Amino acid sequence: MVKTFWTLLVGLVLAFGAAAENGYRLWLRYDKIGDAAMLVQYQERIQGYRFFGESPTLQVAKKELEMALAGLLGNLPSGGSNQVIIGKKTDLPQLSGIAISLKTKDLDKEGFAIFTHQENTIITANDDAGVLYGVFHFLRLLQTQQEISNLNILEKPKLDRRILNHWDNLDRTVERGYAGFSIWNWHTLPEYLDPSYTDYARANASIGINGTVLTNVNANALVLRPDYLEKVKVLADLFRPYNIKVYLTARFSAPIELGGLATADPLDPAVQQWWKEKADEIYRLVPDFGGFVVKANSEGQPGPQVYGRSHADGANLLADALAPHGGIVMWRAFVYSAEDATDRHKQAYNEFVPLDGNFRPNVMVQVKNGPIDFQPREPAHPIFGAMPKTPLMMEFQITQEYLGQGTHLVYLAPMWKEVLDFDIDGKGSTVASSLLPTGQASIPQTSSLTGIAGVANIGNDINWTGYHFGQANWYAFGRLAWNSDLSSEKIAEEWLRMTFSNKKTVVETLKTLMLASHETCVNYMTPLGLHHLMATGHHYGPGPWIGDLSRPEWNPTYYHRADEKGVGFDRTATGSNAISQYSPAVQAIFSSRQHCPEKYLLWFHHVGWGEKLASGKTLWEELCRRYYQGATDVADMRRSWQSLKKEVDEQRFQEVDMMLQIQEKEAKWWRDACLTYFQTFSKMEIPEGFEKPAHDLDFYKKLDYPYAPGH
Ligand code: GCV
Repeated sequence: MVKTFWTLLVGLVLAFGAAAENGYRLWLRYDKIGDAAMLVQYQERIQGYRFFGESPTLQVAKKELEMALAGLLGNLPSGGSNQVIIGKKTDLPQLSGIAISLKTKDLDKEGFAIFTHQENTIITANDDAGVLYGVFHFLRLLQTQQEISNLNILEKPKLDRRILNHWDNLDRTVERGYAGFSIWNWHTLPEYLDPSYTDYARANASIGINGTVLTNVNANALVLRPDYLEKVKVLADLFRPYNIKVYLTARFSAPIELGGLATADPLDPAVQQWWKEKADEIYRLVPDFGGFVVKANSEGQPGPQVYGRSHADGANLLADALAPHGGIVMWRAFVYSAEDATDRHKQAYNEFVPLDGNFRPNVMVQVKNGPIDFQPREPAHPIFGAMPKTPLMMEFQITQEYLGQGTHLVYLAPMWKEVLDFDIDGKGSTVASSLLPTGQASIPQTSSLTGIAGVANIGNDINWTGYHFGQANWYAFGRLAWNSDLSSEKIAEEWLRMTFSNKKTVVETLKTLMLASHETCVNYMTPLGLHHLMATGHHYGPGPWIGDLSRPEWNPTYYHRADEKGVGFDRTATGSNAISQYSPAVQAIFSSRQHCPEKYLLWFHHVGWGEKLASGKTLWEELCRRYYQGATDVADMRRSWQSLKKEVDEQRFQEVDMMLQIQEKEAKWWRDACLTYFQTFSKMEIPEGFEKPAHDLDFYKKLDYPYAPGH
């Protein structure tokens, strides 16, 4: 409802000519191009447009193109000789023939070609979805003011399933959500279709996201009840033209909770029948339903192990129910057990790698980027590359649970790229390549599934993500899901040009700021490989001193292991030996105190306070330097932002500036709280030249945030 009101307001304001810059339009802003020469050039190239084909997908593509051209060019072109010609290859008979066939040959179902043909611009594809993506790509060229007079573009996504995971509950709270409540208003569905649902679909289609899991992995079986499935159906109907499939989370105990059965044992015939009938029921309503995501036997969620069965037994139960309809199961590898004293880093690998080859062909194992839990920086998860017979799906977290939540500007593409580009065998096989069919050496190419999931940062706040710069992470996730070879810099530049301005000063200043922001956050939160120092429950601020929680691995002290000698988790052979889960080449690097990259140092090694690092400084000095650098860099970020006051609209300028003020304050809080705590072990002074922490350790320990959002 919040957005309904705002959508109307935006519409009204636009009608009267002055834009309300509240961020609702995301990167799909189609204001008239300000650069006069560019505008003339585009008006010359785009004198008209013709659509061939009538499908619902082509209709939404047409609507988008018309809205965009009318805005960008000042009015909708018609009638001139230089046309934009749009349609599926088979619907462009008068132009077909060798040129188009050649261009579209390898594009599969979602790829597209955009090329210049005798003064016309052709946007074509094998399928409707490709045409839609081609239109959005063409619009991006205009929005970012690229040359369009001689185009020859062929694009297709590297991964087939590019999915947002909403951790949204049916009561509209959002687990780790920092942008208000869920955008799904289950209470008013199925009758009331909030306009934001359509804008959500447009935004996702514009970056190639083709699936959405509507509900939290900490699942509620109710969503599988007939009345909720009716609500799911209308969302699926609405998203279908945008090439977006709907998926749901399946609570493993649903046969008991909804079906009244005495068990959810995956080998029980009545349970199998229940899931089969449930799948049939879903597909009657949603014929292209994507499938289920499951979190099982993890953090209190029910699962097959309750019945002495394996994760493969559980996944296969659901896979068999979905298979006749073409659905898939995304079974999460995020498991760790309270009873298991093994280093948490090792537990998912230990449970899943022995199951390689035991999953049905329509099961993907969904693996978080790192082995612990979406920390500001983690080494790549050792499962990547270790299950060659199982399609693995990457899970990133777009919502910033451990990275300052909704108030810190942290551009996540560099962090994701670091993992995707990680060399898993020392021979150049990257994590990204392990997600591709060619990386799944033992799976027949025809049956292989590929995919990537991102935990959404979207809520019902007017600007969707709570913070304008949170939109950049949604955007970056989609772009990397489409093509993980894109650089963080290119993605940032696209987003900035579409969202803020094409002016060089704005683009360059903010690109620099965004690209450095992840390292900055790591520096003021968890430098040198430290991890999980966050306070309990909400994970908002620092709490490195916490060590009294019932499960050992819930405590920050479990992860940093600070003592009088030093700090860091020894995961080498002398410690937990988690390093043994990596390939020999990676082991050789990580296990060597000398060769281990400093960014992972304390992740894998317990290092003495007085030991010298590469800089020649002692560990303590370097730790202090990084914490201070992080806080200083945030102050610089704010100064950079303020230098653009005249270039950015008043509303967004003020809103971002206020957020940066929060981040500046909190970076110091992180720095001072962590250093005053670690100082109790190192017994060393903060080096000369650094301002002293504002308070003593007790002060930081007493800070309390009972209502931090996103619990
Ligand atoms: C959905 C972390 C988060 C939980 C989340 C879990 C998961 O532990 O703190 O909120 O639960 O990851 O990914 O399942």
